[in-house]
Amino acid sequence: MSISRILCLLAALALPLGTARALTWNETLNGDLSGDGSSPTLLGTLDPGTNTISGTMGSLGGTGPLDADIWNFTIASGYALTGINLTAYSAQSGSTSNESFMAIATGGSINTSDPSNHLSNALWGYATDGFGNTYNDLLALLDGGPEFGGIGFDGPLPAGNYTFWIQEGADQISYTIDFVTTPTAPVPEPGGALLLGTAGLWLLRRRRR
Ligand SMILES: [Ca+2]
Ligand SMILES: [Ca+2]
Repeated sequence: MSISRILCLLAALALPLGTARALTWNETLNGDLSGDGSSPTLLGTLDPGTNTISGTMGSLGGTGPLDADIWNFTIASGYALTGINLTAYSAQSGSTSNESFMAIATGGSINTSDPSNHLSNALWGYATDGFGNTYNDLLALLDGGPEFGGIGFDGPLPAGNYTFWIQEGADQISYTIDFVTTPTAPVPEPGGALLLGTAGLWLLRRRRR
């Protein structure tokens, strides 16, 4: 069996067994996220595990046009949103004391002028709850809100459709936020990894003969 045939076979075996694809939106590659609360960027259903959104928002130089970033996502049935983790936050001005705004609402839109239907909202930033070695826990900040009127919730957030809005007024912020989804019931042990390992070993042994 040729090496290319072996690689093809391994790839075929690996495809259905591969680890979960991670959803990402990087504004540098995928474009600016919507600034319209009634027409957010649709990210679709979040993948199991970590889904990463990164970009810039706020006001270039503190005086430029305001860039809001607003996106819509779905938490699949059988999963919950267990983390909104800020893993990077930097201000164009170099300030480490900025506090930006964030809000979350259920459904396909969010009202950017009236917070009463927000599930929650809160201020967040580099120093809001002490930017430690791992991340800044935005879900906990929202769970502790709303700070500016709204409904309130006790996390984690269940399966459903949500719209998330972040905004800064007086600075431009570069951010990376991880949305983490976790199964609400234990997942059966996958037998696939073992199968792939066995098949791979068998092919390797054949190759060495
Ligand atoms: Ca943006
Ligand atoms: Ca935007």
